[in-house]
Amino acid sequence: MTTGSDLIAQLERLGDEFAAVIAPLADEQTIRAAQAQFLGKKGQVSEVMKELGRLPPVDRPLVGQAANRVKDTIAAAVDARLVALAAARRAADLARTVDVTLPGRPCGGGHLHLLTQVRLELVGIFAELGFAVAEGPQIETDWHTFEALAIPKDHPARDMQDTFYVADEIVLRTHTSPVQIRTMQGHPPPIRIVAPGVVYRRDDDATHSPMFTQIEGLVVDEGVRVSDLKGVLLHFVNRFYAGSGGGLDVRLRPSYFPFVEPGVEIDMSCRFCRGGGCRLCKGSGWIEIGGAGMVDPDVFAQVGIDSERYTGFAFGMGIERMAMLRHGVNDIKLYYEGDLRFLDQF
Ligand code: 2NL
Repeated sequence: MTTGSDLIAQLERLGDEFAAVIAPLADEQTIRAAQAQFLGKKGQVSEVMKELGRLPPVDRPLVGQAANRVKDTIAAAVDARLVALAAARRAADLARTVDVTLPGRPCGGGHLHLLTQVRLELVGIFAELGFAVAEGPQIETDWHTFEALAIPKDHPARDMQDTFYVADEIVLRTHTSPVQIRTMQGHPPPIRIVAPGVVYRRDDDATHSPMFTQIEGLVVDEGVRVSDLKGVLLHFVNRFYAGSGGGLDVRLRPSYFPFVEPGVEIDMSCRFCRGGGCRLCKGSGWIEIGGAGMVDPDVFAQVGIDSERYTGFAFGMGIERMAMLRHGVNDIKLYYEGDLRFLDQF
């Protein structure tokens, strides 16, 4: 017949056995599995305890105490083993030597974004003609953006549909003209500047983005004429599209902008068919690249320039469109998505 001392002896043996079982185990998962084999519901300790019911009641408390001691012993052995393993891992980490003379992992060189490249190139071309670069805030007053440019209160550009309003009289600039307004307020003529930068309009399709980049130019001096404008544009077009071998012509087509009089659309001869007519220029031989005109005397009046003495021209072009024309980019979104498969081509 099984006695209380038999069961106590069995339990104590289990404690010793467990220590031997986990001694060679080197990871937490297998140690936990061994622990379950001994302590789990169907584990060896439970098996021994099944015999408890057969003992006389007076013997049972001592066996129960022995079982608790074995459980504690096993739990302590698990903890000790896990702590020892962690210490060994850390020691191995510290003992590992690092060869600091090994070459670094190669990472490809970065480069300027296509739009930045084009903007810098444009600024460089206009610098050759004596233009300085002017910059200004992207969050602008209604006055600098519209009022000073003789854009009337009922003009569609002022509509919420076309302009992002920050507050009642504060907008995200829809063109860089406010920079030129600020320059004319701060400097007497002669003025010869380009204003490149980000502008915002509520527009969104394959060729329009709510945020895009523009470059505008402004020349104010005595005796400035439309022929000066055309000369500057001819120089620009042949420098920027020089890859096609020069010889590009510029055509000024009458148009309307509130802040110039007369106003024109700027066309250049199609660099692909050289005027013969192709798909890109829709058979016309000309490609539109921007707008321009002679600064309206009303604008000069707003900034305190004497329009009896001074005249000037201004022009504006979209930088995304210029890069599209030069590289055959067909979706404006490609500029902003950050996909290196596109960007790394330039
Ligand atoms: C376009 C047309 C244009 C201007 C911009 C301008 C600025 C001042 C005074 C007068 Cl401060 N004009 N800028 C003039 C005509 C056209 O841009 O199609 N831009 C993408």
